[in-house]
Amino acid sequence: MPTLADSPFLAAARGEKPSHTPVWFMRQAGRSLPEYRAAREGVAMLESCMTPELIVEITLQPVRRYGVDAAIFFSDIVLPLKAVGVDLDIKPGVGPVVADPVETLADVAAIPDLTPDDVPFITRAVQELVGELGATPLIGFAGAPFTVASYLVEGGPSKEHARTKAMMFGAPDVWDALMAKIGGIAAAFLEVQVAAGASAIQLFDSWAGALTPRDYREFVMPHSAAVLDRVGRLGVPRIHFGVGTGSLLPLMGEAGADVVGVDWRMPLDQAVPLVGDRAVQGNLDPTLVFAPTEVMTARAAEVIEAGRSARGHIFNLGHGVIPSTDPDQLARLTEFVQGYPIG
Ligand code: 1CP
Repeated sequence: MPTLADSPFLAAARGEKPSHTPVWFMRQAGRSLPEYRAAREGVAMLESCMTPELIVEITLQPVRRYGVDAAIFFSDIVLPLKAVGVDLDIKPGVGPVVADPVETLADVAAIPDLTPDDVPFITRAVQELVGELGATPLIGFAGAPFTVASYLVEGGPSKEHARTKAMMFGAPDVWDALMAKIGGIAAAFLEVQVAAGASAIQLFDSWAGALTPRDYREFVMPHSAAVLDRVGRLGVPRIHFGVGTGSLLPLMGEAGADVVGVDWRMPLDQAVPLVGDRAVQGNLDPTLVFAPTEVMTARAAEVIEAGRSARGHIFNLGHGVIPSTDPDQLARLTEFVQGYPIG
C-alpha cells in the first residue's frame, strides 16, 4: 500500500525525484464538476465552507474523478475573515463582497485575530479528509495579505486595485497594520490546517501581479514572508502563487517559498532561473482544455519538458480551472501527465 511518504507531489515539492510528474489543478473542485453543482444545490458558498460534510465531499470529488496527485482543501480565501466576524458574503457570479470596506486604523483594529476556536469545522474537515485521502496529500491554503486586502479595501472584486493601492501609497501606517492583521490571520488559518493533517500549503497572492517589483518588495513581501516563515516552522512544503508575476518571481521565491507557482504567460524554462534553487508549479494555459485533445497534450508535453531544469516540477494550469471546462478533458490531461516519461 502506498503511503504519503511515496507521494510524487511531496517529492517534487521537496526537490526529490518523483515516480511520475505530479499533477493537480487550482480550482479542481468547483463549478466545472456536475457533482459539485449537485452538492452545492441550495447551499450558499460560505455555508458550504463551514460544513465539514460538504467540505470533505467537495474536496474529494476531483480526486475520485481524476486521480490527481493532491487534493486542495475546499474553502475560500475570505473564509477566515468571515470566521472572525467580518461582515462579508460570496455572491454567485461576483465573488467576495465586504459590507464595510476597511479605511482607517480603527477599522483594522476592529478585526479580531483568528484562533483555532474560530474554525472548529476546519479542524474537523481536515482530520476527516486526511483519513479518507490516505496516500494522497492534502494541500491547505490561505490568501496572501495583498490579495485579501484588495477585497477588504475595495469591498469586492477589482481589476485595478486602485483604492487598495491608494491606501498603500497614501496611508502606509493603515496599510502596514492591515497587512499585519491579515497576515496573522492567514498564518493562524494555515497552522490550523497543518495541525489537523494538511501535508503542504499554498499561499495564493492572485493579484500580486498588479504591483511593480519595487512596491511588492516594500509594501507586500515582508508580510507574505512573515506568513511563510511562520508556516515554515511546521516543516511542510510551501507553494507561493500569483498571476501576472513574471517580474516578481525572484521576490516570490525569496519571500520563503519551497515551490513557486508560475502563471501561463512565462515558459517554465524562463521562470526556473528566476526562482532560485526552488521547485516550480504550473503552467498550462487554462484555455488549452478547450482545444482538441492532441493540441492540449502536445502543449502539456512542452510544459513538462520546460520544467525539467527545475529542482522539482508540479504540473498545474497557469491559473484556476475555468468553470465551463469539460471534466473529461481534465481527466485526459491528468492521465497524459502521469504517464509521461519522467526522464
Ligand atoms: O458558488 C461557487 O461555486 C463560487 C465559486 C467559488 C469557488 C468554487 C469561489 C468564489 N471560491 C471557490 C473555492 C475556492 N476559492 C478554492 C477551493 C477550490 C479548489 O481550488 O479546488 C480556492 C483555492 C479559492 C481561492 C480563491 N478565492 C482565490 C485565489 C485563487 C485564484 O483563483 O486566484 C481568489 C482570488 C478567491 C476569491 C474568489 N472567490 C470566489 C470567486 C469567484 C473569487 C474571485 C473573484 C474575483 O474575480 O476577484
